[in-house]
Amino acid sequence: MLARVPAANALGRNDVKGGNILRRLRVTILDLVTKGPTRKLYARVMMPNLASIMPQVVAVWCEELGHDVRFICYTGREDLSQELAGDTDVLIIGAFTRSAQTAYAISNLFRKRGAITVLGGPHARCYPEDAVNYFDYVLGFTDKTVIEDMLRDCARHRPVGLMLAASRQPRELPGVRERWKFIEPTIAKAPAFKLVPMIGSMGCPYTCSFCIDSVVDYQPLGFEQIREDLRFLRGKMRRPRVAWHDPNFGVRFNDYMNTIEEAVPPGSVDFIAESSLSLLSESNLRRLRKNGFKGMLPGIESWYSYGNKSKTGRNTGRDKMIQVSDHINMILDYIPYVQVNFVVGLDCDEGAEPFELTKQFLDRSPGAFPAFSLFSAFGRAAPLNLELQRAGRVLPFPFHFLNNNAAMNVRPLNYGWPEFYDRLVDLTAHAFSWPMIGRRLRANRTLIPRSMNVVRAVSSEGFGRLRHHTKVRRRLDDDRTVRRYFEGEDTELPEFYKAKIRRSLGPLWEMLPPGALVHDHHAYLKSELARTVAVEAKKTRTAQAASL
Ligand code: B12
Ligand code: SF4
Repeated sequence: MLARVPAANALGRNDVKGGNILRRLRVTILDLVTKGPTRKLYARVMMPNLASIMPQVVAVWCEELGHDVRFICYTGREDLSQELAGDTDVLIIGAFTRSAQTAYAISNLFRKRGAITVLGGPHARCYPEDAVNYFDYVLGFTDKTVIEDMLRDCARHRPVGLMLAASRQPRELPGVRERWKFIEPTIAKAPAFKLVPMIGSMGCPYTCSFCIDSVVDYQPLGFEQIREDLRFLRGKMRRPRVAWHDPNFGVRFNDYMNTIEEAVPPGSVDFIAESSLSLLSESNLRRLRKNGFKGMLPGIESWYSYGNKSKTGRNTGRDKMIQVSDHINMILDYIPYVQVNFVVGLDCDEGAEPFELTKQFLDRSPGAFPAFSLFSAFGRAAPLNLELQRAGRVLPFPFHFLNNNAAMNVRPLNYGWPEFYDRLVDLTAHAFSWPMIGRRLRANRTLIPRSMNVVRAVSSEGFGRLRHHTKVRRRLDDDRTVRRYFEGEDTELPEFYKAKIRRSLGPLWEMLPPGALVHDHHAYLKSELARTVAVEAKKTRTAQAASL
């Protein structure tokens, strides 16, 4: 676990006298929702709705601490050179791993201009060993004290930045009222429908081995704040739409429903949430419908594992598929928009069956929109990644491609690459074929789900991914550099991928600091080994001292 900066070295340029901060800092906060310029239709409709909560939270904290804040949510349509112009003392970026290279380039630019740079978010949590090479501070779990310590210290930490983190997830976060001045301009960018991000809990009681929250205890946030936020929103928007960012919404189901029912009249706010199937019983669905839940995103993951969260117990394979399909169809009777999440290429999958079952599932439950994630090991996200690194199965694909789709950085246990991609292409083609799009359209009854599903299928998500997977499959045969990279025989990044990053970063490519294209894909394993050696050495020293 990363450590918080000890109070003793937390005083830097900003000496504190009598509790007052001497210098008011100009803080720029950048939420990198995406990694580069885009004009795609889906991006235009959806990117502002995928903004994160934490950059808004950090913006509130910085203002509370007496600093001037400029907040930018980058959705791929803004001119970053314009948005980022002006003086900044501290730049704080929130980034997923797919935006890491973008973040590194922007950090480099700001460091050249004399700013202190800070990284937080999923990339900082998953790859801190790499990020410290490009930022002065890399933040893990973040609470207000971590931000305060960092801003007090506010010093250059180069060539290796400082890792800071709270020992656990924060117990409370500023609510919608406090975040509104940052939420409002963000959702104003969404042309059609606008989602307000809220969160009611962190962590998860389940332990899916690939997930970052498999080792983070479930913790509800304050119910009073949820009540207050929902009432506030009703005063701001005619019909608010809320996206819950809880990793697993509704674990304390009755408490959440009671809170919503006390706060707002039934159905006056629309909600979208990610919940496990185990929580979506018919009686719960009835209550969810009554309370305005319009979209649910349950994770099925695989037909051969994770049965506990699907409530399918020991049923696997076809039996699980049929049970889950019936369950999803029942959910669709209550909730108009359902996205089902699958992880493709897990170790429990073998042969044609997993893919064929998913196709059969789509035929039996055409109303659900499928989201396929390629099995990925995001640095130190999950303990499973340690095993994968130890087994030499993690590939060094640049961060830019680590979005669960552009590349799979784990060599599958039970498939050769050509076979895997053949099956992936076939499944994707089935899911986003015109007949399937038509069936989905007919199975959905209301306007937004119908249009969303068509847009998602024909845009970069459906057709775009099919094109990409097909290209990769061809290269596995035709381009030796690509095949050798996939097989782990060569770590030199093939030109095919390099060119993609160059195109996507545009002018930021020139700002990439040296070395930023590659990372040590075994950093987690190495740091754990170093930690074990240090612990053993300490034990030996203690034993020797005791025997003297
Ligand atoms: C909710 C969620 C979403 C939502 C909201 C995303 C968002 N913008 O926040 C939606 C559905 C839109 C989404 C989309 C995606 N997601 Co998502 N998502 C999650 C989920 C389930 C919960 C994350 C969360 O909000 N937790 C609550 C917050 C408060 O806690 P936290 O994330 O742990 O953050 C703490 C610290 O990291 C820090 N922090 C976080 N952000 C910031 C920012 C700053 C500036 C600072 C200083 C600190 C800081 O403070 C927090 C408190 O300690 C996680 C899985 C999980 N179980 O955690 C995946 C997860 C974060 N998603 C993931 C991925 C890959 C994606 C997508 C790329 C999927 C895709 N192919 O489209 C997109 C990318 C979206 C984007 N903006 O770039 C990965 C990220 C891995 C990585 N290293 O990049 C995760 C970890 C899932 C996984 N595969 O394991 N996601
Ligand atoms: S149920 Fe979802 S959030 Fe919970 S551990 Fe599994 S994948 Fe992660």
